[in-house]
Amino acid sequence: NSMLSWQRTAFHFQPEQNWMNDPNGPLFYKGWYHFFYQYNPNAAVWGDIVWGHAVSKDLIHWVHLPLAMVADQWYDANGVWTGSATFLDDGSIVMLYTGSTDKSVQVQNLAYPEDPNDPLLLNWVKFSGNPVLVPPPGILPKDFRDPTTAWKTSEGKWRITIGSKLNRTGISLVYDTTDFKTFEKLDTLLHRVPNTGMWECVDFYPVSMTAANGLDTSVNGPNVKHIVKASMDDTRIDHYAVGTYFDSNGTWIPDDPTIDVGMKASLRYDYGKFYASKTFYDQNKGRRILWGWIGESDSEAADVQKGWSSLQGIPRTVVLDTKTGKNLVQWPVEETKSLRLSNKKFDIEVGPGKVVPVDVDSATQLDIEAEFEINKESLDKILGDTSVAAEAEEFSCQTSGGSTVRGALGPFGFSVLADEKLSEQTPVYFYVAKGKDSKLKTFFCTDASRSSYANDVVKPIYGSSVPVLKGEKLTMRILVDHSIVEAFGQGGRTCITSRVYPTKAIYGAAKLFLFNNAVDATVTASFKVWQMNSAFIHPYSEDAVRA
Ligand code: DQQ
Repeated sequence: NSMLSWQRTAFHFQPEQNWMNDPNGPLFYKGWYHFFYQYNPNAAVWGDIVWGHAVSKDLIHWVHLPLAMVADQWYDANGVWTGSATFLDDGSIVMLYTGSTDKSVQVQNLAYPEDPNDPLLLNWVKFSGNPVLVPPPGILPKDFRDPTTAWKTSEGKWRITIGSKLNRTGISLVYDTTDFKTFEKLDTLLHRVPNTGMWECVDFYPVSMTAANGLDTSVNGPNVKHIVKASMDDTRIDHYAVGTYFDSNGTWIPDDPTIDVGMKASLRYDYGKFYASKTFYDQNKGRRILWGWIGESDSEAADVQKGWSSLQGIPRTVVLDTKTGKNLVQWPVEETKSLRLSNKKFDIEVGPGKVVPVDVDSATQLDIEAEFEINKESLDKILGDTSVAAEAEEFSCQTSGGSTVRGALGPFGFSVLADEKLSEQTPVYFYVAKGKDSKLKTFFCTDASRSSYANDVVKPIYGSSVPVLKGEKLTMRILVDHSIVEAFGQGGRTCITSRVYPTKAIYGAAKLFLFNNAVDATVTASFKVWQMNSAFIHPYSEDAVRA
C-alpha cells in the first residue's frame, strides 16, 4: 500500500513482504554472515512459521535466499520454530530448532547443511531420527522450546539449555550430548526465577571482565562472567543478568539476586520494543553480536494493509561494561558506519526552554552521535539550592510525564521524525534528577506519545536510569530509519528501540530538533549528524551472491 510505504526501512533487515519474528541460528561461514528468521510466507501476521534465510558480507547489505526450512515433517508440521547453530570441532555446523508437531507438542530437532562446501548453505537436511528431544516428565507439551547454541563442558561434552516453566516459575533445562542425537538431561537447572512465567529464547554466554573482545560460547575461566538472558513470554521483555556459571553441575547464579533474570528491576537489553533476541560469536572479527526482533507498534489491520510486519534491529556488539562490571554495553556493529554519507558537525549552547531546528537536509535516515554538558554554573546552583526538590527516587521515564514535563536539569536531547511545527515528534533525551543524597541520577528516555496522529498506534514513553561515571559527559547515539528509532545512552549502557508512525513528519517533511526543557540549566550539545545511505537489500539471484 503506497500510503504506508514510507514506513519501510532503508537499512534495517526486513523480508520483502509478510511477517517476520525471532532471529534464528545466526553464524559466519566461509565469508558470509548468515541470518535465519521466523517467517510467515503467506501473510503479514504470525502463523505458518518457516525459516527465512539471508546472507551478507558485512551484516548490513543483505541478499535474500530461498527458505531454509519449511514445515514438511510431522515433528514440525505446526511450525519450524526458533533455534540456534553450533560449530563442531571440525568446523561443521549443526542446527537445533524447536518443531511444533502435528499435535502441537514442542520438540527439539536436528538439522545440518546438505553441502558443507556451499558457502550459501542453501539446502538443509533434517536428521532422520528427529525429534531428538521431547518434553521431559513434569514439563507441559507447550512449554519446551528454543534450544541455545551448545557449549563445551570441561569433560568435553556439549551442553545446551532450553527454556520452560513450572507453574509460574521460569526455568532453563540443561542437557549434555556428544552427537546432538542423544541427550542426557541434568538433574539441575541452569537457573530458575519464581513468578516470571515461561522463558522463551534463553541465551547463555560468557563475557570478559577485562577485555573488549567477545568470547566464543565455550570459553570459561578466570576473568569470565556469564550472562543469562530470557525472553519473558508474559511481558514480552528480554531480561538479562550477570553471574557465575558452574561447569560441574551446569548451574548459574546471579551476582546480584535482587536483579535476577526477569525480576521487575532486572536489566533489559533494551527498554523499548525488542524481543526474542539471540547472540552469536563472530569468529571472523572476534566479537559477540546480538540480534533482536523489533515488532510493530501499529495495529494488525495496518500490517495487513501494508503487507509486512516487523524488523530486525541493527546488529549490536555486546560486551560486559568493564567500567561498572555490572551491565552490558551494546553498540551498532562498526559496519553500520559504512552507510554514513555526508556529515554535519554542530556545537550549540541551548538555554532553558529552548528548541533549535538542526539544519540537515532530510531527516528520515540518520545516525546522530552527541555529547551533552550541563553548564557548570547551573549545576552548582542547583546542587547548592535546597529549594530544588529531590526527585531522583520518584522519577521514571514511563510515569513521569515525558519530554514536556520540565525539571531543574532536564529533559534535554533531540526530537527526531518531527514535522516543522513539532505537532509530531519523537524526543530522545536525558533527564538528570537530584536525589535525597544530593547526588545526581541520570535517566535516558524516548517519548513516543506525540510520535503520530494515527490512532491505531501504541505510543509509549520508554526508558530507564543510565550509569554515568565520574568525569563522563552525557552521550547518546540515535539511528533513525523511517519508522524505527534506536537510541543508545552512555555508549550503549541503556538502549531504547521505538517503532513510530508519523503521518506528517515523513519524506522531506521530517525534521530534526535539539531541545532543552530544563527550567534552570543551560546545556551545550556537541554532535554530528550523518545522512544514512540505504542498504538496498537484494532479492536472490546468482549475481547478487557472486563473491
Ligand atoms: N517465537 C517462536 C518460538 C519462540 C517465540 C515461534 C518467541 O519458538 O518461543 O515463532 O517469540
